[in-house]
Amino acid sequence: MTEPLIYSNGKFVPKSEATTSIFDHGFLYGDGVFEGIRAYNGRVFKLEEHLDRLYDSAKAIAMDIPMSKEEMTEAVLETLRKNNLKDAYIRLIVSRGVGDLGLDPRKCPTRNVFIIGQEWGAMYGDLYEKGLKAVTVAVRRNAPDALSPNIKSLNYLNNILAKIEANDKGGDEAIFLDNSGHIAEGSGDNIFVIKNGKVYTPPTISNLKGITRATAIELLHERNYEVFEQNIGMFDLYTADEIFVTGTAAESAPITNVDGRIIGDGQVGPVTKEMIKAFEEITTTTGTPIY
Ligand code: PXG
Repeated sequence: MTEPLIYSNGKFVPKSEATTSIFDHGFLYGDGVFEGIRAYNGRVFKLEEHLDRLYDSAKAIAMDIPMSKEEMTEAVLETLRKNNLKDAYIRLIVSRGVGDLGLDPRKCPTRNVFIIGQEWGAMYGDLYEKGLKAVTVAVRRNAPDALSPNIKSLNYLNNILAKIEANDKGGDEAIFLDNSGHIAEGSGDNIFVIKNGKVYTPPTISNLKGITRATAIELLHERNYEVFEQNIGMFDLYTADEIFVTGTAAESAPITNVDGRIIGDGQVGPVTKEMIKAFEEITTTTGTPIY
């Protein structure tokens, strides 16, 4: 087996040579941003939206990206072509770059840009039919006035702490609250609640502006569902008819148990099923062609 090729600052190098220094501030401080994108059936899903978010994340941390969005688009597509990929997970990483010890980003003259493309299957296996067991976690989502959850930064410790807590409690996914006790999101996905045929999702002050979330809202509107972006509490979760989470990795995944409460009748509900199907359709028929 030949090694996969990784985009590394304008060059393609074998995986084992795609490295950076331990003095990279991405490693020392989590100073940098990333994106996770999927390609389905030879097309990259929502590439423009993911690149817009990458550049917005970079702007929010006052970091330039030394490439235009057009150049980045081409680099992503070329990474997939070099590795003969049609269905793939794409990870873009832009770090502040190599500096010295000390927080000051002025120590880092040049960014490091890496793009990984690799095969990737369904994240939750048979749980798309069975439903996931979710647990609310004690650790709160980063407060927007401390580190905005809108920034997809290389510092994912908040999310990792949530995942550790979920693992410990036997949950398939964690559900974060914010500091006011409102439901924020999952560790790596946004959350939707269905009650009496209406759909609710938290406003994005407390969570990542998910691209799958935006797609789900569009798909729900097209199917004449009312969608409300409003605060949701733990009571609303426990008493929901259906819950599903959305994300590039998770796609649309049903949650049928929260903190031991059975959601609805414990089966994957009709709206969630409709969304899983709609999402499969849109991912396999739209997107930027690779070849
Ligand atoms: N919230 C958080 C905290 C995320 O990290 C989402 C919501 C969903 O956003 P999108 O735009 O993907 O619908 C995410 C995305 C991984 C991985 O490797 C994580 C994400 C996406 C892709 C891969 O764990 N999280």
